[in-house]
Amino acid sequence: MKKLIAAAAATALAAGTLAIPALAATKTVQVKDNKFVANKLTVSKGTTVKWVWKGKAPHNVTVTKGPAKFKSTTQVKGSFSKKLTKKGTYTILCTIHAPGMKMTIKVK
Ligand SMILES: [Cu+2]
Repeated sequence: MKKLIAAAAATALAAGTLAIPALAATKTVQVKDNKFVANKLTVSKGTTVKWVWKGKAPHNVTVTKGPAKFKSTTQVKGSFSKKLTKKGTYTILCTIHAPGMKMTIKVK
């Protein structure tokens, strides 16, 4: 019986019919002095965006407009991650270097 199930699974895999849950996607954004790289992203709902601090100056990640509001602390290193579960367009600033240090994320 076990063999049969394994064979069926192998066949389904080969045929591409076995539904395998997609691994949760993560997108990384670099927080530099004084810009986000990339500063425009389009991601699927459920994607986790991870901001990684790369510069020398303090920065933060603050949603000023969008379907959900969140904010990181102001920091000089480390990272901040957020899973985006609501569709729409997020406008994100570093409030210290606004309005120049800005990015947008479109969640579809
Ligand atoms: Cu900044």
